Amino acid sequence: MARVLRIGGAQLGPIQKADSRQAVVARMLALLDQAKEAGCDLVVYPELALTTFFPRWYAEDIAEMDDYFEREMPNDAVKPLFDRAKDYGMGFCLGYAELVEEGGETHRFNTCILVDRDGKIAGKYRKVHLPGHADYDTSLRWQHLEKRYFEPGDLGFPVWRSMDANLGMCICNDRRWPETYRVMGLQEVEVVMLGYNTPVENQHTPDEAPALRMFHNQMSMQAGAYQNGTWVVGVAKCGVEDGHDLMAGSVIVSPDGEIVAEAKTREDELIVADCDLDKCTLNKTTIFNFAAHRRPEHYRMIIERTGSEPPAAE
Ligand code: CDV
Repeated sequence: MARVLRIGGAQLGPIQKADSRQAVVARMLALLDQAKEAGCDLVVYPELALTTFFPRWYAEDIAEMDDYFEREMPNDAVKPLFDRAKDYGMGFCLGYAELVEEGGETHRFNTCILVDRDGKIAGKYRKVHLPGHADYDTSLRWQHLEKRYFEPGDLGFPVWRSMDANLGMCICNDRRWPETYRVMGLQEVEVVMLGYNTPVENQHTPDEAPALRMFHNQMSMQAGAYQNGTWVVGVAKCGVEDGHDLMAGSVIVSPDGEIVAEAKTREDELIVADCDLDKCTLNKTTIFNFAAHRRPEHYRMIIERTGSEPPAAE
């Protein structure tokens, strides 16, 4: 019998600084209702879905940003989403800023969770590839301070068996790194879920065309899908947020690397696809049969070296 998960990508339009969590969750619930109408099993929301993309703002004392973080999950603001998804028997993936106190220390992560059909948190992922910079940089067109407000994720790239599927997560900039998908591919991932907040323009230069940036966005996810024989669901928070334009272009990509559903707007919008998990099998057992074809003895540099180095001079 075919194993098909009907997945909804719940793209969110902009969230302004002044918008409350309750207002955002109301929009997320409206998308959840649409997903229920569409018969979805699982819904994917964007990165940092509950607030504006606050790492664009500088604070001397990072604790000034703590209002943007969630200290427990679900909390009162988010519980209605957990409750309604459970009523509907739907799972979901949600990105948020996480603050944890451990051993008397405060840790902050850019996090997403997988909530199963029973409303239980089945998996947690913390963003590994944090883009941007830690200090205010006057040479940039605007700030992107993820390295200031978050620690790199400490949970790796796990894959969970949930909803009769092998499900993995990553967040935004992670989607551009082949290592992200390959580590999950080695755990036979069948669906990679991710959200993103990506500026339409490059903070380093006005010369990179928005169309080229969209190409990079989609190419990264299509390559990850194809090279690992997995579905990829990439969901944007988009539109003009506190004066900053974020790209849309949410997609669902098949294990062949083809886009099978794509957002048409730059607002709240649900995209839907039937993701036949058995479609992962062909790639995983032929061209990307890892057991048959990988040669890890030649890949050592990938884990031993972080930055690139030129070959030795003759
Ligand atoms: N939120 C992100 O991780 N954004 C990055 C931008 C800064 C390039 C991205 O890779 O889309």
